[in-house]
Amino acid sequence: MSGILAPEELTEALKRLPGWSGDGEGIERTAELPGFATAIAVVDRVAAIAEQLDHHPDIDIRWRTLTFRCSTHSAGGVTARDLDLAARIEEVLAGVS
Ligand code: HBI
Repeated sequence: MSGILAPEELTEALKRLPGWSGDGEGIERTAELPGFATAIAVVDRVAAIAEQLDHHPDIDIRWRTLTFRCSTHSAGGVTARDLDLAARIEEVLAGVS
């Protein structure tokens, strides 16, 4: 089970995740999509990845604006699982036309 990241580890990790911000409680990222249908398609793809990883983001859907928030509930903070999930979410977003 991956442990809670130290503050300096989190700072370094966020440098590799442009668009993501966060603190010891969680990391988050907001994305603007071309439209609602594309936003929902992104959510669907992220959901499948979250199921694969058994690690699920909080997702806020507002028309074409998505906010993803990741934390490891069982650890009470940010772990490597959250960074892995964030990187996979970035791959989905990079593939949106
Ligand atoms: N998703 N974000 C997040 N954090 C968790 O701790 C978590 C999860 N999905 C499933 C999950 N934990 C299971 O491993 C159980 O711990 C509930």
